[in-house]
Amino acid sequence: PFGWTKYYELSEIEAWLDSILAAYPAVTEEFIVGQSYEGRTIRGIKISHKAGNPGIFIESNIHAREWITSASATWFINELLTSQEPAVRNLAESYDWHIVPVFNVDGFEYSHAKNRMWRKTRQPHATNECIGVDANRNFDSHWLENNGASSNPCSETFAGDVPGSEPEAKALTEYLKTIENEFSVYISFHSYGQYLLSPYGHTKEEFPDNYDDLLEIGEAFATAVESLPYGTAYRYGSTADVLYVATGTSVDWVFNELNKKVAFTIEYRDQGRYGFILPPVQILPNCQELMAGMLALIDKTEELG
Ligand code: 0X9
Ligand code: ZN
Repeated sequence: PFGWTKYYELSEIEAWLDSILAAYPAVTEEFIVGQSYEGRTIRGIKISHKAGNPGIFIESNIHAREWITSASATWFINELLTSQEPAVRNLAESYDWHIVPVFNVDGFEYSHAKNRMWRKTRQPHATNECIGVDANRNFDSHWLENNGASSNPCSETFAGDVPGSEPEAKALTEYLKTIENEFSVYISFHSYGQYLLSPYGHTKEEFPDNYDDLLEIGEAFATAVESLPYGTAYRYGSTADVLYVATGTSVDWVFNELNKKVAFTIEYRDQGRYGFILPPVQILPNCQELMAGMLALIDKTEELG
């Protein structure tokens, strides 16, 4: 049986997704983002209780080794469908959820089969023996500017030879354009470090027009997470300001090119003790923090209009 006390392989996550789609046919439907380099299908689930709801898009596991992200995404899907808590029911029924639990399917599979620390995609380079691109540097927004990515194919932050060189990134941008009017909030799940990061990633010299609002949302998220018994502290602010300059990220592309006003990266537990290899006993606590944070994030976003 599927649960949240261990990590699962792609095939197990997909089988679970199939079972969820079969169990909740009235409120769920599958969507397909596209095909990966190795030909896998990048799948998502839409959860909708009524037409006309505002939409929230969640992209998870764009970095292969960040297993806590897909574990948290599947848990979140399950909560939206099964929780009886009023606040969660409200979240489930008042928004349309578009959730991709494993975006970098090839990399994720490789991180299970061959190299637990794999981060990038799996497309070989035309002339270099190093494999893969950092999918979260491959989007067409300030691509490769300001040293926010690398032009070296062997780097962990290789941006690709051109924006959208990776079929996964290209497929996501094409898909998001087709549902542009169906979502207003975009969240990208990552680990680790315990941050809620807003745009911009590409510069710390400038901040978005609504940065005050984004900071308020960040504060609400962090306060809610820290108020749980675990006391886990999250920092918040713009990616470039509180973490580092990162260009060509999915979140910045959505914010800058699709003009979405609310787009965040969540960097989950922990702060480095276990890093990407977060012990399975921490999956559920991390998930509870996600729900507390997400409820606060959405509340504050609504309040600020
Ligand atoms: O470097 C990254 O891509 C992310 N950190 S990670 O350790 N998970 O690799 C941070 C990306 C956040 N950037 C933006 N959303 N702009
Ligand atoms: Zn990441």
